[in-house]
Amino acid sequence: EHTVTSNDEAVKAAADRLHEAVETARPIIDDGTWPDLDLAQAYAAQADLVGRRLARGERQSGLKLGFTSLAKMAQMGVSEIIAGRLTDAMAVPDGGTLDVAGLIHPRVEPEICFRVARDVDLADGPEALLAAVDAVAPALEVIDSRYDGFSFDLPRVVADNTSAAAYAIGPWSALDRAGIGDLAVSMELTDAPTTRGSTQAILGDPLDALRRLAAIGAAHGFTIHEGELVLAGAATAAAPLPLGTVRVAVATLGEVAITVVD
Ligand code: OOG
Repeated sequence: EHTVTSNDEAVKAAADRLHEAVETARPIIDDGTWPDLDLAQAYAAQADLVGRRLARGERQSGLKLGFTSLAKMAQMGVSEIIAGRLTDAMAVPDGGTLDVAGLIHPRVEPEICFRVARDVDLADGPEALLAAVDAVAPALEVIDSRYDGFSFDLPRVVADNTSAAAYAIGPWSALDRAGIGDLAVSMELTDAPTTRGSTQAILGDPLDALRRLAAIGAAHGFTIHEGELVLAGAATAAAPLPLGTVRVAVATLGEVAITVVD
């Protein structure tokens, strides 16, 4: 049973509820009143949701991909690649502190991050984005689904800005396009087992994440500018975010760490 009638109302209703969940750090309970969104509406709701952050002074700092690895697809039961938006307010400096008091049920993922050296029109096709990337860094992403139990389908997770919550970026290296396809990745957590994987898990080649982002971005109205970031998506399944130090190391690129407090 749906209480919402027009498409625009459905998009706005979804963004309203997601915004409220972020602000109150209380998850959306699936009580049957969630508006039924198709994928285009879900991306419109995401744009509305992130637009509220921009309206209060945050700046877009980059874009991110989700479900670029089989491990993530299997963990979450969604098998389509998705894209979301990052803002400067989500950034935690390397070596900095993240306070989880305002989050619902955060998880952390090891990633790599690309840097875009110039403005790119995503409608110019995948190779234009690939050509504009000049640097790569180890990264970690904190995700925090606004849905109870991290339980969602494709439109819901897209509307929720792909669960984006926080991220930290390690040292930059000049991008060696041939040298990033199979780098060992590890994520050390306090009082939890170390997670290990490879950048190979990201679509078989993390450069493909950029190609996929260009296609999704062109279809759904994303923009990307000089100096912005692209998080390529987790190389392993996500882990619950514990208090203490989280350290992600990527072979040859170095490491990034944050301290989690509440
Ligand atoms: C969605 C975000 C997934 C990734 O790297 O695959 C993602 C989620 O799992 O809540 O960021």
